[in-house]
Amino acid sequence: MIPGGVNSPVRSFKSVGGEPFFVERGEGAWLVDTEGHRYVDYIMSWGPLLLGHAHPVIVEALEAQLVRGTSFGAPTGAEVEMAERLVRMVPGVEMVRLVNSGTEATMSALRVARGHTGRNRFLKFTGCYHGHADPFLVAAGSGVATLGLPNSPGVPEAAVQDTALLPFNDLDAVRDLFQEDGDEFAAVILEPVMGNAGLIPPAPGFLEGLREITEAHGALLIFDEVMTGFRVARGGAQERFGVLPDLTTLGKVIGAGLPVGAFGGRREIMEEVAPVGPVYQAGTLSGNPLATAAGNAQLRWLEENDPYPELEAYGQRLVDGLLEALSAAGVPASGRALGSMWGIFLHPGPVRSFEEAAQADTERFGRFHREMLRRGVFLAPSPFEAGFLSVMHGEKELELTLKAAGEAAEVVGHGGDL
Ligand code: KE4
Repeated sequence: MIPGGVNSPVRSFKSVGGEPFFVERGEGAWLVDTEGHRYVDYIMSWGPLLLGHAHPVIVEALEAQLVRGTSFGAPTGAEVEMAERLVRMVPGVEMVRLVNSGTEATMSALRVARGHTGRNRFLKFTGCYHGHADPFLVAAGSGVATLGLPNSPGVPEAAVQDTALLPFNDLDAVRDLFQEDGDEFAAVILEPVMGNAGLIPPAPGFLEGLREITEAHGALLIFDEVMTGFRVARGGAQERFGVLPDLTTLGKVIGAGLPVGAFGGRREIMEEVAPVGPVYQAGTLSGNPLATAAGNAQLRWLEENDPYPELEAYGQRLVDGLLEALSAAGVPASGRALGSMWGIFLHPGPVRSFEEAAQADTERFGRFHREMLRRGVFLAPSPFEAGFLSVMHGEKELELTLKAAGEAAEVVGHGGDL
């Protein structure tokens, strides 16, 4: 009935092997499948669930809204409350538009940047994922021009002819490209911390350099914080690294598991968005009452509490334990925690770009994933994803995970060589 039995490809376990389980319910840091197996969940719906599954503040907010209606197609106070919160919490956001997914957010932010500058070309980085809108579906093109080639059938060459592609963290390459063609570029868009190639932080000076280069050439800097927003710090990577983009895209955490995305930034740029300005963008369910009820509840909790230091310390203990288990079994590995995200590579490190991440031992990762799953630990079913924590992950979950890791590493390590 459904391609691959899933509504998003990564859920199919295609890159790690084995058959995906089907979920019956989520409870805090745990998932329970339809056969009653329980798993410590490090995916947290790919980021949204900072409070874990079915947290009471989220459930109560949704229950209260449900009986008042699920969608009106007319403005509500909750959307203004959400906008005020995002403006307060995200340093670079002065005005914001709510949409229904991260894809819509980045697609719209790119259109605004092109409308604002009157230019068409933009730069993205290999391994950064910005959703599945045509202009972003490019593979590294041939030749110096770094022109994008479609990386999916159905994406016309015309849709990606203005997409330039460079390796993440290679500031010299960006400087050279902009020396040549800087005045043709509408924007540079990036995940300020890569989370779709495993976890890859920006090299010191990389974000600052991009800010300087884009400023010098009249291009906009777009931070795609759909994943890093409210995850690497309360104010996202732009707060943590102190670099202000012109536009920011958000998603995941701001919906607490309900479909929400957002794009926002400097007022004079956002005022070009319809109906105030000429740049068109719209959405039947944008800012809908259930999504804003859940999102406001989670963001309110994050404004009243500061879970970040504890989450990062927990994440580092988790990564240190995983790396210890893997090295004890003779498996080269590297990784780290960053805010409430973490990642490991079966690669000795350092991993500073997708090109380096791609040298990791993906086959052995697939076996490690299966061995962990058998022991009740659900890691992201791909070597090129990040891990996510929630405030519900505690000592019990950490202990179970590291015990499983010791056993799984042994299986895939010395004894497990093919
Ligand atoms: P969505 O359209 O999936 O809501 O968001 C797209 C998107 C945009 N930008 C960044 C930085 C993202 O990480 C994402 C989506 N992330 C993936 C996780 N690798 C979603 C998981 C999936 O595709 O099922």
